[in-house]
Amino acid sequence: MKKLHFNTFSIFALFVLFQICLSSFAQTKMNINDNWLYLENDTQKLNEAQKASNWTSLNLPHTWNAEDATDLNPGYRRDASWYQKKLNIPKIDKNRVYSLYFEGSNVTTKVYVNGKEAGSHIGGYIGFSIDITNLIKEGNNDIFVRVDNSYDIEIIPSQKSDFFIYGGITRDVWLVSKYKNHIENIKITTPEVSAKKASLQVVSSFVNPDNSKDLSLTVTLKNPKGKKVASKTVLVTDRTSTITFENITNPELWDTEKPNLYRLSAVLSEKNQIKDSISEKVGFRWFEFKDHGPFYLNGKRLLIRGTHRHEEQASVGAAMSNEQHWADMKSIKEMGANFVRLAHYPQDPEVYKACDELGLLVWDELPWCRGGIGNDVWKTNTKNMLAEIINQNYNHPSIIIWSLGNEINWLPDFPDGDNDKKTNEFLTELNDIAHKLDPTRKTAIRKYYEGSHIVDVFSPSIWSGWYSGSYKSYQKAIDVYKKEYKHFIHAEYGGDSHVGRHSENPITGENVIKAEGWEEAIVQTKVANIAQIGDWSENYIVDLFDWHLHISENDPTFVGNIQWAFKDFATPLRPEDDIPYINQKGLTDRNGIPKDAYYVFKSYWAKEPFAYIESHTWTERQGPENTPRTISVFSNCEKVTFFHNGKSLGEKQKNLSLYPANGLTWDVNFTKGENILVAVGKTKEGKTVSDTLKVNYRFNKNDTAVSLQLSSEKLKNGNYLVTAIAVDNNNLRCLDYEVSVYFQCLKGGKTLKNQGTPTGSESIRMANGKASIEVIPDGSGNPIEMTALNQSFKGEYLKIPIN
Ligand code: GCB
Repeated sequence: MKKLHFNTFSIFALFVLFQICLSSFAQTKMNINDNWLYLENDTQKLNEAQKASNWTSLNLPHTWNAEDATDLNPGYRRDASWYQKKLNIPKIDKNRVYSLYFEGSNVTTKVYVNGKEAGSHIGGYIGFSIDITNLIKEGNNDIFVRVDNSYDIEIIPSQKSDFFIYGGITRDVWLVSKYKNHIENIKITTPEVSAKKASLQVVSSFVNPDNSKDLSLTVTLKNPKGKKVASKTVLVTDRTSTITFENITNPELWDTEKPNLYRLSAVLSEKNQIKDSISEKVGFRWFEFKDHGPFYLNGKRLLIRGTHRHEEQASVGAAMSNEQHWADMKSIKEMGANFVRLAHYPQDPEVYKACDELGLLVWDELPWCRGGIGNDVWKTNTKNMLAEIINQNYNHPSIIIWSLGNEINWLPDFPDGDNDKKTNEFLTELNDIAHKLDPTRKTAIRKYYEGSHIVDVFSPSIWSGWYSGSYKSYQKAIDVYKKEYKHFIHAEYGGDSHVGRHSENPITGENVIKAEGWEEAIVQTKVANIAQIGDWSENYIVDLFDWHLHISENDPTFVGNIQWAFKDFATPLRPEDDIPYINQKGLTDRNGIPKDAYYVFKSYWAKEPFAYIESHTWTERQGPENTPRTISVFSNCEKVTFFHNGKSLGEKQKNLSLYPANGLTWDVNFTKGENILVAVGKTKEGKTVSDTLKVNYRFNKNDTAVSLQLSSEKLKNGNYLVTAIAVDNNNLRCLDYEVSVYFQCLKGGKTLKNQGTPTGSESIRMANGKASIEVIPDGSGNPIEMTALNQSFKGEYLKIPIN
């Protein structure tokens, strides 16, 4: 971390700017992410924190678990830390109130201003405001914030959840100033919507401490092109006021193809002075879960094509930048998804904005994940959090579901915490709160069967082909639940895959596992399933998803499904995975780089034409001469022609009902050495796209591994990729070698470690006899010295000259 460094000029410029803002806008919101100090010390006492000398400087967002979550040591820091900022407020207007707005701080937060406690908040993942009006002075103000992510069973989520509970101020922080008389909040609903006509209702609540009788509110609605369609002014006589616009004719509807957004502004005036103004985007849409049937958006059937998003990323953990949030959501949209379940907690405000703007339906979730039901304090915390989520996210047209939890009674944290009766009583209470706060949306839970009747929409657990059974039982599973639950949606399916691992005959478990099961057992030691006996190859997962999608895309009565999970993500529960501490069920790696499975989804869902030969990470293969291999091409083109070493193997027509690859497969008789594969896709409109792949093929099978070989290549970013290959006595790469290797940089640089990515972990299991790590040169110009070893091989050594 950098040493503290104040640039006085830039700070001064910011204050001047802030002053200008103060005088010209009714409400000001200034981002204060930059130039904080951080102290890794859990003292409860402010004066001890103040006295400490080992503060370091950083910018928010920040988590202290960015790397320790995924380093190779068990556990991660669950404790408190302090943040400090000198906040200069050059001028204080007595007619205004000032507050700090935290978009999210995990998990318990206490804020001090100029030595006095200003307020606190319990629970991460959601925003909160701390009023600082009476504590600030003109000039410099000392802001101290204590954030704590210690193990605390009274705050959801349970630490038995399959994700890290990152500690820190993980989202943006703002200094907000408003006139004393201001709008507290506006809630927008669209009581009536059809293609012909819509109505809109805005309920505004106000803060009016001196009971001014001269307040008026003007609400204006503009259509997506910026044209005013309705406006009304009312006198503010109460704490709340309701304005309704009727007869908005031919509304431009919001849907997942065309996410048309209107703009609503609410302006509070006192006599002729503007006191406050709020602007929100509005989408006109309606939806319905038909009983036992499909889902409808704006009167048309929409097959839900969903995925899950965890809020975290390599090297930053949960402290992602807004650009990173957007990159995730855009990538989800580009894949063709129309739905995202925010697992298992509410996410950054930018995520909802992105979903509104990109056209992604949202399942927003209360973080009641595992741990069962708790005591009264737990209940109060949980209820407060639900109310906060609904109140804050209310105006986003993308949200259609408030989820009350996931696997809620698994592994109770409190005695008797899995008691169904008590759980159902509390779940009913939560369900009522959700409906009272928002009668327009549905409630849901996943995998708590005993309470499935309480919520509006229910997802059982179906992990066909992974935690249980064969993926071929998928249709059977969904048919059972379509009948059983009135509003059934299927959240979570998939499996782990290790980038670069491929198998000529992936293990499908036939004749070994019970084909018909699809449930996930809490304790995995007693079951035989593909999660355990499979090889975690990319091509098994490609087959699994391809099978699921060719079922769901062809089932007219199915609501749809939500794949688990979009990106690989870190978890304390999986220290022994191929990449330690990583749940590898992502369609992309932990940095968002697509794995093969991403292209399977694209081939069913995406619009932009493409073709992908399976697989760009499967370029070394072996097998007996004259044994054709079936090659799949994943493409959304109507027709694809395939070429092997310049010779056409024919054109094929994509057929949605065919498996695998919708019929886009060719049997290739590989020649020895280099083989060039080309796929040329042609769309209905005649547009062509192509993909090329070089495969090195050999007719002799490798023997047992006898050593590791190290090599390196310089990357575009100036780093080096160091690769270890397991070889046999004939120097053949051992494609079946899957043991972990351990990398170390001895001199000249450092490894890019703790990333939880295929090239960013010092320990990683080999994929087809190969593993790599990125190394950052130290700038000295001295050679990089690397070593790799494991239990069988006592250490290979590589010296990389720097050029
Ligand atoms: C589940 C959980 C999710 C896990 C996932 C998995 O059922 O809801 O939190 O991460 O399975 O990968 O096992």
